[in-house]
Amino acid sequence: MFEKALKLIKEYDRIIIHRHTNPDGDALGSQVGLKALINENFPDKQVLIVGDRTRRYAFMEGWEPDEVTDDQYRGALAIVLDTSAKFMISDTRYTLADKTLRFDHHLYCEDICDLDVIDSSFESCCGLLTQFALDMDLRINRLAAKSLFTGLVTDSGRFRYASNSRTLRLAAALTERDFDPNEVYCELYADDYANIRLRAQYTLKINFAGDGVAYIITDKAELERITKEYDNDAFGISRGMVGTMADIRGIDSWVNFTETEQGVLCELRSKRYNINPIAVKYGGGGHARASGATVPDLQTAMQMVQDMRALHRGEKI
Ligand SMILES: [Mn+2]
Repeated sequence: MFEKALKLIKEYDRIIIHRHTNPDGDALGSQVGLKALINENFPDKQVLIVGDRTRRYAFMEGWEPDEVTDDQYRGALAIVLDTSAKFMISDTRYTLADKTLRFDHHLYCEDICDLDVIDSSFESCCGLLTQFALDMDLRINRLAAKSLFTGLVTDSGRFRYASNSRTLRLAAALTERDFDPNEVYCELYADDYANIRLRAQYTLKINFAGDGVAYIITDKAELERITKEYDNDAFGISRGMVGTMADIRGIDSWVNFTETEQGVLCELRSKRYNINPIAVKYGGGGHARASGATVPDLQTAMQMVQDMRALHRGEKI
């Protein structure tokens, strides 16, 4: 698959790189990383990146999207990264491209591109791209290494969820390039005091459902108050606060519910169980130990909690 992907990249003079909306470190890291890889190895190609903006990862070098006109898609190759479902792709114009290629590490969801390089055994899309670069003997410059390392770190939970030998080997290969991982860590884990205060409040909101399951609910009214007071948004609360339940002794799986006008955002996590089938049952998806879904109301959200308890008891969902 790597050979075919590289052949496709070689064939096109203009390459436009997409990734999922609400980008995380892996989406941006793989986007910037692949752009840097292509620039380094094929300097005559024009490589552009598109997508929505970020605040959380605005410290990342080179993340700012390029201005791309519809016309530029004509005769171009569009590459979609770190995305398993069409509706998640930021900027739908990839369909205007001549050919499309996808690199992804999510569980397969649907056909999107002409050529797929999908391997869900990789902890991150950045890990998959690093393997691609190494196997294809591509030169990895400083920006590529730093960007790919950032995604590898964020999607592996700083090597906690994926501390297997391959992940560590890929990280080692990247850190051999000329950048200081500590620089990445300092930016990644720096937090504003307001956020630390908010997390403290969320710690006090944790509910214990029994059977080793915990959950937090933020209803509409509370969300409005919090997002105003803390200059945050529903997505930031949903993703940003789920970790407050992560290290409680006796809790193996947990879920953060955030009630919005569009439904209740659910962020599911687990230390030991595959909670992905539960997310899928409610129309979502993701990974074995980190998944998400959006359900219509809090009543449905509570059914999800019951399913998580049932999973822990070893019952069929
Ligand atoms: Mn990812």
